[in-house]
Amino acid sequence: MRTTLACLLSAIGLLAAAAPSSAIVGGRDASPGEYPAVAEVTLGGAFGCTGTLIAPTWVLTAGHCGSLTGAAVATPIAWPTPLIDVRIGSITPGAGEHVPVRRALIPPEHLATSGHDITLLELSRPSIQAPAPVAGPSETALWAPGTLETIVGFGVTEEGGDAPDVLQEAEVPIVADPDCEAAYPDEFDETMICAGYPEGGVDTCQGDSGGPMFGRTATGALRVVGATSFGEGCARPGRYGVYARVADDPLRSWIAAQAPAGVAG
Ligand code: 4AZ
Repeated sequence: MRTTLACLLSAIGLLAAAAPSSAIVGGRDASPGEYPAVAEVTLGGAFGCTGTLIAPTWVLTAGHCGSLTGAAVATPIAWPTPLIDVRIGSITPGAGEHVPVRRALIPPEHLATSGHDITLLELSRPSIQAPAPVAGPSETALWAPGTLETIVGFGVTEEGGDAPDVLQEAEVPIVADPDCEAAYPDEFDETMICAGYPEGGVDTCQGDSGGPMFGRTATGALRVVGATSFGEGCARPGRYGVYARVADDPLRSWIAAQAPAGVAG
């Protein structure tokens, strides 16, 4: 009995220690119609992710979202398409345009590592929403270190917290690769890019996975420069958010090979 109580108390202590340092974390409600390309992606009726319509028939999300084994180990084995629910263009969960998925493609390299963390969902018909493509080869300046990017998602607003009633958005700066590698020495590879503040406070979190990190062209058009991937907790100091490096090779070329219209020219 005493042991049980001690176990319970230490479990509560551990839970408290893992509690959030702050409350997308540190964001705000998106406005209606602000992000028509952002999609809510639900796998197997329960597992929630975010995605982006990058071309009329293509949604980009995370590899660990599309992967049937994603919760345990990274593999390119996708969920059966009837179990993938995509709703596009609404800031309210469950309210977006529902379009059935025809195919789910995961890079073969998304195997047993945290890298190559993207899935492409081919839709059975074109969405009526306006897409936001991946930044093209001539747009690398849009994600230079220090550039403020916009992160958007349906994920929780604090570590271990609840999902919001409205799509969230926030801004975070791109982190130089050596600093990202220093934060995640065991995981970092060429298919990742970090964003966030050294002091934390603003970040993606659970449920934002696969969602966009947007840059903007000189005329204000949205370009996807990252897809939310992972991080140690959310918004913790020194623990940047890690994003799939979709606007750089090898991921950009892989996306362009499957969905040519999904990458800007
Ligand atoms: C997640 O569990 C998750 N702070 C997504 C993003 C981050 C952490 C966790 C980055 O889907």
